[in-house]
Amino acid sequence: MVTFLIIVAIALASLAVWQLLRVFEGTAKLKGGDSFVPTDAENKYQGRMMLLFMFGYFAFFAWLYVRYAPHFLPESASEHGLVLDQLLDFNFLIITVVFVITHVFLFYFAFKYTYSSDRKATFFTHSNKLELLWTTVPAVFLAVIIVYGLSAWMDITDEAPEGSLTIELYPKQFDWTARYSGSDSLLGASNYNMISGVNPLGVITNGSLTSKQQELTEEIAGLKEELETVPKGGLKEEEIIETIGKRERQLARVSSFEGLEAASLVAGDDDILVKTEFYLPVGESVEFIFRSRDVIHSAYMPHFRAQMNCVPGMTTSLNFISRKTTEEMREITDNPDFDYLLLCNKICGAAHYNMQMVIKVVEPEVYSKWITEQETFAESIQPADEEGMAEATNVTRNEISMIEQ
Ligand SMILES: [Cu+2]
Repeated sequence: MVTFLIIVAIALASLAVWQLLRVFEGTAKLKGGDSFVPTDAENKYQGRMMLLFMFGYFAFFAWLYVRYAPHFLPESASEHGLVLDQLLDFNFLIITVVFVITHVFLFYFAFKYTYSSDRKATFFTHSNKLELLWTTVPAVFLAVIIVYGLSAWMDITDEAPEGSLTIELYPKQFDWTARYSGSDSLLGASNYNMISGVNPLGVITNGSLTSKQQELTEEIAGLKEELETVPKGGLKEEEIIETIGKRERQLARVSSFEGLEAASLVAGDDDILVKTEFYLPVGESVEFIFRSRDVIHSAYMPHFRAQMNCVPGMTTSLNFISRKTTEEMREITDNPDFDYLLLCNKICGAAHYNMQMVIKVVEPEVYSKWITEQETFAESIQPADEEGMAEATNVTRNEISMIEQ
């Protein structure tokens, strides 16, 4: 009903405007003029308005800049970010200069060349000079931007120098885990088949391999036991048989990792997994490796001007050298609560907004102290192993007692 009334109101208003226009037209005709041709005075007025609008327009842009400048990112916290910022500033400079020149001409010409009955426009169909000018000038500027951009790109996508600290950032819906390569500077091998409660990244080591095999074997045994208790030929039986098949195939894939080189099976033992926050030593090169457990995420570290997609089934990487510690940046931003953040910049699901990790950039000594305090992967999976060992011992005891009986 309301919609209907609004439509009626709009229709009536349009009718009123149309009637008004007819009245104006009628009065203009009575005065002996043509209502659709503006008078010289009207043209001059419009021209002056154009000029006035130009000043308002530029004042508005200046205001936007002043109003929103406090929301700009602080100076780059990484070395390559400086190169990127320069490139961006250069592009903005060109855009701003072109914007100002073209808009001054646009409004000034509208003012200067308002219609006047004693002036006639020059008529020409073609000008080679003009064509040449407006083709070559933008082409030269574009070439400069592209060459500059490419060289900056080469600069920042260079391979990480020897001896860089390697950190894997692993996203899943909806959190991040950071993995440090530990004292051997080598990240242990990993595979999604190995993922478990204690091994969220699926790191493959002798320890995690044994416990995963054990976990799967136990699950299969449990399922087989359950199979005996359900009605034959039913849906439930079909479901269990299917699950057993899946687990057996997974066990086969997991067992195939035993064939990996011995060195790569121990590389993961000293890896360090951390959640919620991770540390970086200031001034040192860091190589980030990205994977993803489920969907495409994007690792975004705005203060370092760094972003990389995290794609399931493949590995991506980027590297940078941080140049300001968290403390220094707190002073620069005049914000005692400032923290660098790792965010997800790909809308990946319901809790996407909550996917973040705090990055602490600290002096190398503080970093060394922190990293030695962290639990290694081998230590973190130990409890499960001990339980497993205990269970295994129990099984043997039961078997022995059964034999004895
Ligand atoms: Cu995400």
